[in-house]
Amino acid sequence: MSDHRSWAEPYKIKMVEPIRMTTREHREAANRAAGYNTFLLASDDVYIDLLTDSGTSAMSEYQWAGLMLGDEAYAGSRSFYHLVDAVREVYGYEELVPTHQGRGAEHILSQILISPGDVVPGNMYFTTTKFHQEHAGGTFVDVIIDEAHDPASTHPFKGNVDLAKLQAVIDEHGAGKIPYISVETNVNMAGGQPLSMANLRAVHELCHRHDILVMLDATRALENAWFIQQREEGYAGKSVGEILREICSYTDGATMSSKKDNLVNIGGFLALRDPDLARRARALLVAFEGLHTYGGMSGRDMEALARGMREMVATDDHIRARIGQVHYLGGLINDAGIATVQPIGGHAVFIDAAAVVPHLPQDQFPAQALTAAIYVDSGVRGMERGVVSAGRDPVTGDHHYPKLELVRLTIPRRVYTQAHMDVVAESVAAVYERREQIKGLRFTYEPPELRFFQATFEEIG
Ligand code: PLI
Repeated sequence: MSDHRSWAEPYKIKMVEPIRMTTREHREAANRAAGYNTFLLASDDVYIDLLTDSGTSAMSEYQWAGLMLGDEAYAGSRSFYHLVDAVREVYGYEELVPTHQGRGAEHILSQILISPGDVVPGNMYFTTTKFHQEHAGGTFVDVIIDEAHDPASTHPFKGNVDLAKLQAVIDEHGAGKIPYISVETNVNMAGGQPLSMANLRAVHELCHRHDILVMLDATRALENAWFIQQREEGYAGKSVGEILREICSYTDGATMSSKKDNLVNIGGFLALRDPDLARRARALLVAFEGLHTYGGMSGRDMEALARGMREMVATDDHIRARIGQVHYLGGLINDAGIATVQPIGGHAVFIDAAAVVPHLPQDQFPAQALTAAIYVDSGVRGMERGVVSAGRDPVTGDHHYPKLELVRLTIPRRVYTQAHMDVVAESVAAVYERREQIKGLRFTYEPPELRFFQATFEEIG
């Protein structure tokens, strides 16, 4: 007899939100009206929404109760102080600069630290992070290990920084031109792939020898902590909460989109250790986000956030079930013979569109076309993470051609059941059967910045 035991969700469902299946005809019309861009679909036209895990979590009864207790004082809100305490306890940063969401924190951080001509290394780009670095006059340089660009590589820590690449950036530009390195946990664009504690410790040592700050993108740091516990020697006996605090201990600050790990629908922060840096951040905050004791969030948002943050580390059961569900879906899709980024990551299953629709050249946007085909099949909404997301080189005007051309099926936290995952996997398999019929796309509208959000397309031929 096997001693295998299944994981199960550590909660039961108290309130439900109806969703509705539409007809194929309806979805074909909705897809055309949205210009083959799932960001432009109305959610009423979506059956199972795997666009993003951002702001889509289900809150707990304790968080909902917190909404009623939010202190809406303009200045010095009690809920702000609850949030300060929670960030100190869970992440270990003393200085809290609240923002409306992650990109608000990225904006403030980039403005206070980057001067025109600076270089900002990072372990793969994220769209909004890179935008704010460039907007401040900096240039992003990718220093992630090569394995991260290979969807088939099963390296356990594909989010690791390549120390030789980082050293080469320092040698080429000089430490004086590098205000900080941006280290992302559970690297989103690589497929939700973690970095190891040993790697982060080494990055910290190298950067501090050169007086370069280490700034964490802590958006999915909890998910990263889970992979460290599961895969890195010496961490099996530690809780994810302990591991999370150790991750942060090797950094000088963090930007956070609380819409992911922290289990809320809106919110974020910039956290710092240096009070002088925090003072400069707060000076800008009042112009762009709000007063330094709310920064774009309402009192009730901050209350729910403080509670969500503590809840995510209260036991390891939450993260076990969260990542367990992502891996369940990934397993079903792989079992159907469909290539995905390996190993399955923390927040999403990333289908390798380059492998699924090899008849489409990258400038016909294979992942965009495959995402639209899955939507038309079943009303399952995913997201393109390939050449459209990568945008254009600001100097040459050519597309960036990333090695990863992916469809992301992102799982909201505590929202869907295993039965929903079965339906998604069946739809992906059905589309895979008809993959030769999927046509390439061309732009009918291409926005100049962050084009993937609002671009529209039509089929070629
Ligand atoms: O969406 P924001 O502004 O709260 O956060 C921006 C942001 C920063 N870093 C990382 C790693 C993200 O994943 C991120 C937002 N991600 C979104 C919206 C997503 O769908 O993945």
